[in-house]
Amino acid sequence: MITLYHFPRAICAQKVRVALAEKHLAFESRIMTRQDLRSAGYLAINPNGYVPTFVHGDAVLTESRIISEYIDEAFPDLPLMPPTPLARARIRGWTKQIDDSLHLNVFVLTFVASFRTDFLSWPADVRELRLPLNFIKRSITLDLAENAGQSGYFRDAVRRFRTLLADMNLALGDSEWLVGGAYSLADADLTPYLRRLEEIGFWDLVCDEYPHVGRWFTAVRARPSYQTAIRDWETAEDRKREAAEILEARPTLAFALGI
Ligand SMILES: N[C@@H](CCC(=O)N[C@@H](CS)C(=O)NCC(=O)O)C(=O)O
Repeated sequence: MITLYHFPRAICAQKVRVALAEKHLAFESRIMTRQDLRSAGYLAINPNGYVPTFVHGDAVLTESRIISEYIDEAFPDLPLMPPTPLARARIRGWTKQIDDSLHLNVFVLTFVASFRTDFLSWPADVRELRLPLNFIKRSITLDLAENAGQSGYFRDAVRRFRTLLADMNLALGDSEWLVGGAYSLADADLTPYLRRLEEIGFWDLVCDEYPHVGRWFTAVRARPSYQTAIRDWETAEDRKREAAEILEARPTLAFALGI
């Protein structure tokens, strides 16, 4: 029995749901609220106070990358990691980037393009609850709230994603999937980041520059796991909001992208 504590649209939860869907594994869903994340009971199983948390029997795991590798090893059918050590190392070269910088940078882009307007409209006590527990992320959020597209963090995040897209484009120039000839955890883990770039309108502004990534993203979207793990968790309200936010964020993103 698998239980997943998650948010429907959290990227790191999407990563784990993609891995589960690729392996055709069912799970019990526990949708969390921000208040739940701060409760003593939840902090006891995930001391960082974020999602996802994955429970499989007696095993309680946090950190999406570790969870996805665990899923792949604990349920060996339909493998998401190749047999050779070198190919596995190459996959970890992609997924490590997520933990090192992409995850924080996607938060920066999303906050400016989407969350910031709501954040500024809330009273101080609600803002306090929504600020990340992590002090560095908290300071960055306050800077983004004040400076939006003028923040150095925002400029850096735009550059970081351009570098990712260029690297992916290069890797996909002579390969259908990111590592070797087969779909792997590298593709699964990066899928929610591309979806987020699409949601905030970033991908649409730059897609012509990265044709191989475009072809890859079309293939990823055609996989049943994309529907099950990502689209099925979005509501009609989410999509309406996404369309409005894209329009609103477009000038800020286009300026930062130099378009
Ligand atoms: N490195 C962690 C990152 C977890 C994380 O940042 N979770 C976000 C959603 S993607 C979250 O729960 N944010 C709520 C908060 O920080 O209050 C992982 O990959 O699992």
